Amino acid sequence: SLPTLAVVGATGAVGTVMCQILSSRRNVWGEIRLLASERSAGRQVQCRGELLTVQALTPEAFDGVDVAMFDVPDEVSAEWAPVAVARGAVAVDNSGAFRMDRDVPLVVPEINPEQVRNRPKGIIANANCTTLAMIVAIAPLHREYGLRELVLASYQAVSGAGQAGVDALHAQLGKIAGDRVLGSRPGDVRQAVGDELGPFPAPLALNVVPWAGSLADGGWSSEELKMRNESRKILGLPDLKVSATCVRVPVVTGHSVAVHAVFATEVDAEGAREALRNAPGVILVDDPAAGEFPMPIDAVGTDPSWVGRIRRAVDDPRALDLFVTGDNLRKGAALNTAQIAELLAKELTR
Ligand code: 11C
Repeated sequence: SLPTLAVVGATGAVGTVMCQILSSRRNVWGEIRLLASERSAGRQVQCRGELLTVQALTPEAFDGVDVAMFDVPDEVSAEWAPVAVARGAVAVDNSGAFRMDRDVPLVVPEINPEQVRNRPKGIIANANCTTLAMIVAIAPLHREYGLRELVLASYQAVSGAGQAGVDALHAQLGKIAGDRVLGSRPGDVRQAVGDELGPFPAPLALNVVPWAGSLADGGWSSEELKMRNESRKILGLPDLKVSATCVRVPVVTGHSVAVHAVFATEVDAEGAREALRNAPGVILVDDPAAGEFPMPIDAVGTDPSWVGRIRRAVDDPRALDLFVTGDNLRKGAALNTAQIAELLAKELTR
């Protein structure tokens, strides 16, 4: 019989996309059980052509579950993933709670699928959405040239901060629409937007905010350190130098990253394009003369990481500059989790 899947956090921003993804991929699941907080229990959600009733998250809800996906905040995963494991499930966690745990593999199926079997805690972690978009395009270049250093700047969509982020941007855009004056200083939207900031420290409408996550040592944001630590772990390069600046931009969905990558050997742009043309999970869009480059408006709703603007650095023959965009709710979250769960389903039905 086919394995039973539980989706925890089924009604959130990522959980909603997960139900769409489960409806469109090859079906490898028997029962699908949707779980969420008490507040969302009882809601009906379309999944795989069935109308499913969301159940409350309780220990008993994991009885009989083979694979439990978690699309919930860190503290909910930290508490409930071990509960699912104790009830016999393998947990695939999309939060940051377990990613850097030595006994939890951090899996990107295009890069390190073999790590799925290395799970002493019964937990497998899914990477951060910004790391994921970028790393799928970087791994083939690492295999070709040997990666030594990454200098990154992100352009992150508001849905990375969940439905509350999307709601805040739309509310702000509604307030400023048609307003050509925008307060006492032209372009300063603060007065017009008022206190409707949602989960962000400043307005996102007609602005960019160089901040995502929480404050860590040295002035880094947690998101910037995740990009560093997770890239090292996924690529198996514990000494990789990584500097990231994470920036929120007024895009609904689609995280982008400007990458300066330094390698052990000399690179050439056409060789890099060739490596990416044949890479799984990547789509190469690199014809600036024709106005073709990776953008969130193209990547949204699609599976691959879109990569382009590939150039050899003018001042370093071992460095490439490029731009990557990926759907932060799909490959950045739900899709990668679904791909990991499918590897488990294959193992369980053997
Ligand atoms: C953002 N990347 O865009 C974050 C959201 O570690 O899974 C996801 C946080 C995480 O705000």
